[in-house]
Amino acid sequence: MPTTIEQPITRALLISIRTPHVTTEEINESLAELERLVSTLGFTVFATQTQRQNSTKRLSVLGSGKLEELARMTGEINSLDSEDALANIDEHALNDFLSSSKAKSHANVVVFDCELSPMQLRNVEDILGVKVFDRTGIIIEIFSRHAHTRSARLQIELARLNYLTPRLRSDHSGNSERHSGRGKGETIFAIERRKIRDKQAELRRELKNVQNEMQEQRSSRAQELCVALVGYTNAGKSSLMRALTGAEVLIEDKLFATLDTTVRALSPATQPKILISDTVGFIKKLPHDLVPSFHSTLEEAKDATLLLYVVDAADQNFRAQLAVVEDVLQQLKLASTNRLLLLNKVDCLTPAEKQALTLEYPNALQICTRNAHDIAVVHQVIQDVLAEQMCTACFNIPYTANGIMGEIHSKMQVLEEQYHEGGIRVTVKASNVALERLYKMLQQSF
Ligand SMILES: Nc1nc2c(ncn2[C@@H]2O[C@H](COP(=O)(O)OP(=O)(O)OP(=O)(O)O)[C@@H](O)[C@H]2O)c(=O)[nH]1
Ligand SMILES: [Mg+2]
Repeated sequence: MPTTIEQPITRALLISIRTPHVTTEEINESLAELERLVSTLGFTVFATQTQRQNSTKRLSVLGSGKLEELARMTGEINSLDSEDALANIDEHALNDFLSSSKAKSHANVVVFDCELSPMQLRNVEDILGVKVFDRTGIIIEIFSRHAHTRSARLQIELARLNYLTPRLRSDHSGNSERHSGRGKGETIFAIERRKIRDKQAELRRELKNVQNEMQEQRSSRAQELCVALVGYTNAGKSSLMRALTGAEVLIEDKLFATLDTTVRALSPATQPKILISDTVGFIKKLPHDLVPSFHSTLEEAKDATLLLYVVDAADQNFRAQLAVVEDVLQQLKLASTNRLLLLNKVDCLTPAEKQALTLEYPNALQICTRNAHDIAVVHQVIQDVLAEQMCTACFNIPYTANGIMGEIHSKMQVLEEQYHEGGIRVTVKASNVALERLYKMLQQSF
């Protein structure tokens, strides 16, 4: 596959195209995020360049002067073209000098902070002489490195193939015809494309099976109380997940550290049991190809009774990030689910900043995932919010009804238990779904 990123040191030249209606602030925020994305892949940032353009649709992407300037930075055009300056250096020394200077003082990858068409990518690659990525390519690369579960891997592989197929370069120049079984004249390039299409069909079939299995798992949890952690990438969702459940989830100062949803019970254990799920982080300008896979990794949040919005309050762009989260949750029709805003990383804020946030977000909790007291507060608030949504009911359970008391203790909060001749009279607090299920079980047991 042509887009495999090679080690060692990749020096990335980041380019932003400033179109009308985009503010300098937005450009800088987006570039700062791109910087974090490329460093998540292990690239170092060689330089950052911005150019004004009316749109990002121009076939050569940038103006010829700018492209020439960039080609010098990638070493495609030698900046020491003044032959006079080199006239007195012997050829051996000159070669050594050029190769070492090319190795160290040039960018070997160019990354655009926008989406480019396959044709645009090809054009700039030809001019700059190095691998060119757009923002989508970078995010897809991160996703494919970080996906671990079968479902996440299948989804990313599909998105990756969708992205790469139109970008495949016919390096065989389209002339190398092969008389293959599929008919005379089919080029190697066409064969590669066909193989990719077959692979995509196979992945879709496999994904369908995995999704059916996951749906079954989710329906078996339907009566449980679920809380989903949602939020922008790097906000601290996995850190909170670990603190609330003890789950050994991956925590990293990287974007998209988590791509697979993890579900664990809240700990110390509650009655009824409360499940917490850690989900994929959100990002601005999510590549179009990744939207379906991103949405399906958020399926878990659809069953949640409560959404915890985790926000990195120490990030000065957190308001814009919160807007992205809102937007995606609206698309997923989750905007009306009960929610609690958690302003995380307040250990990085001054008392005055915290005070200002209290005024701005009076209903939010300010927390630090490393602070045991804050975690205990979140633990309690989760129980309180869920308790508000539960109803109280009273049942007479005959001693002969097998398994019902077990069901009650695992799914409900028992407020009172009285033993009578005919059975146990229990007063419980539980979700409507759990209560309905219990009614049905009781009817069947008579
Ligand atoms: N200062 C500070 N850092 C925190 C806090 N909580 C988490 N972090 C750090 O923030 C970074 C990201 O944390 P994660 O828990 O991996 O974030 P995430 O939201 O799961 O990120 P993705 O999985 O990439 O979406 C890590 O370096 C954590 O150590 C906190 O309360 N204070
Ligand atoms: Mg995470």
